Amino acid sequence: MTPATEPMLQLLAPDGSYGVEKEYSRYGEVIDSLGEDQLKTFYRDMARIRRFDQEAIALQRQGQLGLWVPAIGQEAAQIGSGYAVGKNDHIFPSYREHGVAITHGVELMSILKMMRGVNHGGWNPEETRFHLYAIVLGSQVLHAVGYAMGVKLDGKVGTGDLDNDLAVISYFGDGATAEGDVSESLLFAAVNEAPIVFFIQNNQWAISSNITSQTKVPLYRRGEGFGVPGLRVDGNDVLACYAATKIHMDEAREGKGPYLLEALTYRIGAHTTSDDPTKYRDEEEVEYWRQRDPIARFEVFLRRQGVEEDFFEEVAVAGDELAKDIREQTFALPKPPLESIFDNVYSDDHPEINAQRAWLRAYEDQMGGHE
Ligand SMILES: Cc1ncc(C[n+]2csc(CCOP(=O)(O)OP(=O)(O)O)c2C)c(N)n1
Repeated sequence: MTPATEPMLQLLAPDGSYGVEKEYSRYGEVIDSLGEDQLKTFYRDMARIRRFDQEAIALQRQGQLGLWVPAIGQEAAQIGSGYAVGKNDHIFPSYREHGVAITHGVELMSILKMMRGVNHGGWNPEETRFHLYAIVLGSQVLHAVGYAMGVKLDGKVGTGDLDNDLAVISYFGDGATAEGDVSESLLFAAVNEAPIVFFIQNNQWAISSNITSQTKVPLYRRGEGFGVPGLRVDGNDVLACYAATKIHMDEAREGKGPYLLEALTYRIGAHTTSDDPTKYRDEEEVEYWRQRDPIARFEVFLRRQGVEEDFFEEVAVAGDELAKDIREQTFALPKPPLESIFDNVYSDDHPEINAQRAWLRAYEDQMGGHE
């Protein structure tokens, strides 16, 4: 299931107890500097994004969305790392980073609109510094490294001026590490000393391909041969994910070059709503990881810190309100014109596309037309 023998940064054990091993003391110091409000924000947003995710799955099942990509189980990796990204830094996600998106002000409805096909990713990447979702695995990692190289050439690294300097973070999955694009990205980042953190969410499955078919060595060591050091982090521990991302983004911004973080987590749900994971993995394995749920773990920690019941009730009520709100907003959205699926495939007229469009039109007419 998981090579438990590898060293891993973990601050919050699965039973919710907090402790810092000596070799990781600098990560613990980052957490010491956080106040209760920040800790509550981590919890609130993890719970919020899970509720959003559950509602989005239901909306897809009701025919309101074309597809949904759940991130259930990965909330700590996303919220923890997302909040550690600095005020000028840029984020290049893949397609599952809804949690990171909310840490940077992306409106949740804009993600749903994209999954319904009424926009092409309707947030402003300049304003949010959260770039558009990338479906072509690994492509965003090349874009991120290119951006980071540009940042360096522009003299925005290591000047010591926090209003000037910035770094880049790119998110990708364990499956994407098998893409040549990711290896090329590691090489270019290393030789150019680009200010970037490669953030792998190792959720252990790439659709139906297990992690064991993607790598022979643990992924946190994938960068070594290219000259990119790495660290494995417990991806279900929001504090470890925050601390590691904070330290390594700060160092990238200061000019210390690229770094790779492997957040070891688990995809509790399906790959997408088009997938049935019961066909390729055992319930036993899923249950093992459910017991390591990132939100439940953090709740135990917060309660031990003295956070009271009112707070958890308030978060639950806010979740229900959010779900109701996005449900109403989604039902009110227009339906995308069916033929828009052919738009933007080629810039010019294309005979193949024309033939497919004509076929679809004839089919729809035969079925009584598209609503
Ligand atoms: C270049 C490329 N090849 C194949 C696919 C089809 N595909 C979509 S998601 C996926 C699995 C990706 O797994 P992983 O990188 O682990 O990320 P996860 O979906 O688990 O978050 C594949 C093979 C694709 N989108 N792009």
